[in-house]
Amino acid sequence: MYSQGLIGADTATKETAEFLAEFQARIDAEEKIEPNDPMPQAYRNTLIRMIGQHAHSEIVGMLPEGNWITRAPSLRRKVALLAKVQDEGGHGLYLYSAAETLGVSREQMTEELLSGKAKYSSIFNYPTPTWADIGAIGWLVDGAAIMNQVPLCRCSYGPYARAMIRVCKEESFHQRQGYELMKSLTEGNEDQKAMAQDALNRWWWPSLMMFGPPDSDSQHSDQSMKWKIKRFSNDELRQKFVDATVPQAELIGLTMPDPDLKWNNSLNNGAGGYDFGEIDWDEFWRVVKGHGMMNKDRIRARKKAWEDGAWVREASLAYAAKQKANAA
Ligand code: BYC
Repeated sequence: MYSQGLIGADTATKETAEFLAEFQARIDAEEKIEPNDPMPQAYRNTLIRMIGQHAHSEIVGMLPEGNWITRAPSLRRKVALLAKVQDEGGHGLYLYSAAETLGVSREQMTEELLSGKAKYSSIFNYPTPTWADIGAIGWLVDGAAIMNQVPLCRCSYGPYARAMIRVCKEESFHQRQGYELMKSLTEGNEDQKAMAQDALNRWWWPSLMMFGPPDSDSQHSDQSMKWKIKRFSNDELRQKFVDATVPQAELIGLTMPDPDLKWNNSLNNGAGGYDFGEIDWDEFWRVVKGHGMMNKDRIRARKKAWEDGAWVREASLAYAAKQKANAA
């Protein structure tokens, strides 16, 4: 575990007004905070919560798509999907490692996920009944993830910011893979076009919810922006995503499932943008609180994977102990 010897991880750092002012000055000067630097406990806890949630999202995010690997319609599609799901497993591992630098263990994070204490993205609690869902996830879910995560490459905490660079590069491939898949379906027969439109109808609103509650209800945003963990608010990123994605739908002949969507010249400081309809926040909170369509299945699958993998963890520890004894 990385936590041994981390300054402040034992909560002994004295958070005097002077210490807090010096810390904020480093943030304001755009210095990166590194694992052994002193930091306020609340900064550490915010990052553990956010990076842990992000790591869990990547790992749980493998499930809805993994479901389609054996049913992908061609070898080309199968290889691309297999690689994408494998990338997400890799993202989860970088992120767990980044969180470990803050003094939390992988076991603790996993226990919190399995007990329901730790969150993961609401988006992965929706089912994937058709092949077009794989296109919609790549295009919209990875698209939303990129919009949210590119600014995280400039996060004030060094290990998270650096992990995000590679994650974002890989997410860009995922987004293109999904969009190209949707484009192929819209160029196919009527059933294939209808399948693409139906997937868009089901994934559009949950994708907008990925950015989190409206700014007025986002309890962490102000402090996280002050600490330069977040660079944009939830609503700002959501608006950027809508503005970038609506023309992409138009280009492939799909219609956004939102009768209130319309261009508004006065948005974005006069540069223009799209007004969009009301998001169903009751649905969002229901899903976040564990009552979405797939919450129970997702946790059941993760529990099974953790239990089935126990022998690998035990064997690794026994092997490490044997190596140590041999060396001694
Ligand atoms: N789902 O004060 P707020 C991906 C929670 S992409 C569930 O605004 P914050 C992937 C929030 O945790 C997805 N819970 O919080 C993509 C808080 O509850 P707690 C992962 C949500 O942290 C493609 C409460 O609501 N990405 O992995 O300032 C393929 C109030 O929210 C959600 C990241 O995690 C949600 N959608 O802002 C495969 C990126 N939204 O913790 C994988 C990093 C909010 O107080 N995270 N909540 O109990 C972030 O950027 C921010 O944490 C958020 C929320 C924008 C998500």
